[in-house]
Amino acid sequence: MDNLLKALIFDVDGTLAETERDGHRVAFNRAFAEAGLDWYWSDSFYGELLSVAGGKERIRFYIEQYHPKLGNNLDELILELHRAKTNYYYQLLSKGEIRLRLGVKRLIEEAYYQGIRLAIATTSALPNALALLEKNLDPSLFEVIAAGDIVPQKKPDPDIYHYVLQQLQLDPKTCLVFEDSAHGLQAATQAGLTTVVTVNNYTINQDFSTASLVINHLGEPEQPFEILKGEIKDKQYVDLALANELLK
Ligand code: XBP
Ligand code: MG
Repeated sequence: MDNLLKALIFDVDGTLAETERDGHRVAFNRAFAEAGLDWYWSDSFYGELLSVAGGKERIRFYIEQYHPKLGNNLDELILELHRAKTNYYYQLLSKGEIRLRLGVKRLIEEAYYQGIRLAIATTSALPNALALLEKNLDPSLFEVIAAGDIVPQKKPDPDIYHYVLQQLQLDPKTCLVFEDSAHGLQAATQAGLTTVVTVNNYTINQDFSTASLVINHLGEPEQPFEILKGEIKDKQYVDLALANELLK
């Protein structure tokens, strides 16, 4: 078989685990309460706020939209809130309450042991990405962990994917990306990458027209995925054979 596949590149939040609703959102709310602010981001409201990528950027957007009287000098407040939020998020993940999504561990380990290179491309801050990996997977499986402010523009800008490709020194045609959101898909597509989308409740109605496959999760032999977009026959879960097939 002709093997094109050289690397798998994973988004973190929403793709490796459902970190947004039960992790980031909860941590933001704790940071607000600790600062004596009566701001509360509900599950559904947080879904709207996810249109802004990056935690610091999200807080800024929220203040500008909903508390404009706080003025323009927001940098220090935002940094302070985000620092507190990062601590709370770390604590939440350390308890091990947020688990990897179905099929994630299996696929990553299969890739690693077959010599397929692995990378992370996330908008989230590095300590947050590491917190999830340390608890659930060995971070050293990943050759590149590109996170947060490492590039000037966050997703949907393709910067983070250009950075990963540059680090890996690979042609985008030899890499497969896993994302859960339209922002992430847009970033990967603009970098010339083929993408599998595993949707979640926040993203299921988004536009995934440039994805090569859209499924509800990566699946396991006993728990097949559901295909929302894409033509695949006789496959019930994503493995390296399918990953390679998608690059053709
Ligand atoms: C998800 C994000 C992040 C998190 C918050 O990024 O948009 O902003 O919601 O994380 P991805 P930080 O799906 O690319 O991993 O507070 O650390 O920014
Ligand atoms: Mg995501």
